[in-house]
Amino acid sequence: MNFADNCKEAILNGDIGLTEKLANKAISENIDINLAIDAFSLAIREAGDLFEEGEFFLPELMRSAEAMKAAMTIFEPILKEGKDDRILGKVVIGTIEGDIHDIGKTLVAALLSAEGFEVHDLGADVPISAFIDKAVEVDAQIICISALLTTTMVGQKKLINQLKEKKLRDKFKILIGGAPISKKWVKEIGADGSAENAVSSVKLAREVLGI
Ligand code: B12
Repeated sequence: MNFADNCKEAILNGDIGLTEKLANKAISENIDINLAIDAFSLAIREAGDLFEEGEFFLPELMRSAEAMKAAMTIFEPILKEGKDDRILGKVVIGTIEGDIHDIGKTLVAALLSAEGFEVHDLGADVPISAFIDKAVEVDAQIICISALLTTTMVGQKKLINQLKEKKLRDKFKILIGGAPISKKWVKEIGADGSAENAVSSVKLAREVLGI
């Protein structure tokens, strides 16, 4: 089995110890950590598919997610390395209220920070008002809203509507993401863009600021 296959198996088995070992191995042996992150991400999505098909139960899915998070904790400092003092822009990011999925959001935050953005990560299950208050407080240029559930996506729309009500919509670029997000939804709610993964999120953030 190759390295990527091992990563996939570790996540699907919810084997936290092995996942951590593989993450550390990627770092110590100078293996491209994006390869490991891609393999882990594919595996966690496969766990989701198995959950949907009834092959996996919630405790198994949770264990896979915990393994993925353990790997991300190991990778985060590496992803943030090389950051210089130049700040490209200020970003407020979080997962919308009612939604506890935070793996993808954390990955996007880590890469934005690595690129040179000042990132204010509010975590998961974040109330709409907290996004807005923080963005005003730090004078952010971008608000990034993650939603992984079809039932919580509507929070992205509500946030934009509240900005409009407060006459603050034009102050911020609004980027949205998460598995259920489509270009159609972006247009429908009047967001400034969406991206399917962390690398394209960084490109998009630069694009909307024209840098
Ligand atoms: C891991 C996981 C969990 C973990 C979450 C752990 C954690 N700390 O995050 C646990 C087990 C806790 C969990 C719980 C639940 N889950 Co869940 N979960 C998943 C799973 C398998 C993977 C999500 C993930 O981490 N992917 C890996 C990351 C790297 O990818 P990502 O999140 O998509 O993020 C990338 C992009 O989307 C993008 N991105 C993400 N955010 C943003 C933001 C911006 C601004 C931008 C630009 C880009 C961007 O970049 C990211 C990096 O590449 C998905 C399946 C799936 N296909 O997504 C189901 C899934 C999302 N879950 C689902 C469900 C139903 C639930 C539960 C309701 C289950 C239950 N019955 O209790 C609960 C929800 C509780 C709640 N209130 O939130 C469903 C949702 C179905 C739907 N239509 O809404 C899914 C699709 C599984 C399924 N197929 O049924 N879940």
